[in-house]
Amino acid sequence: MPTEKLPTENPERENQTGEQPIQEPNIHQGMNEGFDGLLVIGDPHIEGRQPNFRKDNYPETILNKLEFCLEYCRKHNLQPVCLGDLFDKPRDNPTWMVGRLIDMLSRTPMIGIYGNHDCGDPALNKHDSLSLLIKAGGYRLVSASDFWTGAVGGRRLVVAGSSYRHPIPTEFETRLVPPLKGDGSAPLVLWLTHHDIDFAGYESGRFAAHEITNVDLLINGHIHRRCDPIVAGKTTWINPGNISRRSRSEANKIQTPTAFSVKVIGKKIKVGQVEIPHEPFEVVFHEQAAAAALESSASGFVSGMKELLERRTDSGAGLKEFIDHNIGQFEPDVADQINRLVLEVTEDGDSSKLTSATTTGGAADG
Ligand SMILES: [Mn+2]
Repeated sequence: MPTEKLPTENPERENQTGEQPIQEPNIHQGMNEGFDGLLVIGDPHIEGRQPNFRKDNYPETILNKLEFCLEYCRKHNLQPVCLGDLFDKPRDNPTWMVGRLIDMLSRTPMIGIYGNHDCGDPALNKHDSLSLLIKAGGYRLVSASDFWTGAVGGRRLVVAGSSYRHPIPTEFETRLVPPLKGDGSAPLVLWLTHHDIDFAGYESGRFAAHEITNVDLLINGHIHRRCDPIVAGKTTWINPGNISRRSRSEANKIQTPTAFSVKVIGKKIKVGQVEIPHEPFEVVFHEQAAAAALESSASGFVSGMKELLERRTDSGAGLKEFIDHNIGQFEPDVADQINRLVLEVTEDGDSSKLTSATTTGGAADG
């Protein structure tokens, strides 16, 4: 796999649709002719800490889920594709974890886009952990001008995409795609996105689905729950959700961690579901007891805090929830002091993460 260069485009300038210069495509097709399909993996959010109220060893669990996907790809001859947010924290990830990923991906390299959690600045750069995987040849970014293509099911298949903050186009120019020997028909085109798309039931939707000329299927990451597909002209928009449950939410009680397979059958794209091995919800998450109990006295507050200490989470999730529920009983200046202390102990020094978590909302990052 060739060494990947990091994107240098200014996403703001790219937003001016129609004004971007036509770039010569950078196509990698060397070893792509033998795949039977793709396996599309949503938002792994690999990290070295426990998210929210999870009580398992999350770093190991999520690496095992990714390894399951890669193993599945080897067994079924599929190319793994990531929808962005491979990492939860863009930077300062544990070295052992990045090393393990380099090992895993050297055996089975992935292609994909980057999400809001992969980059500390608006665009991915050399400070972000994902850039190491790219340099190591384990992860190849696809974009509008640098797409992946291979022969799948006797058809030319293209995977291109729009990383976080990159515009979703209205057209893909298929004349840039080399034809397949013995098949004169137009290529099948898959577009990856990591955007707040206006799927039914997703309250933070900002981008309406639309037909993209020459694109058959758009697959979106970022929104962690599965959404009903939208058919927009000849382009179908789908949202598989992510492969792990990161928060103790009602939505996650019914969500089954799933990756989506993409195959070509009878000259058409066929999407299937691959369930990721997972434990029951109750086994994965701490029960709600401590945070839900509304304590009315200061001593109750203290004993509640004690219980929280015993089941502490890395992210301070339980603490924040507990304080929110109980802060009302204190005088404003005391409440203010408590809030300030909470912020101090839960602050992970990564303000970009705080911003992205706020702007994308709990729905996307659930
Ligand atoms: Mn995400």
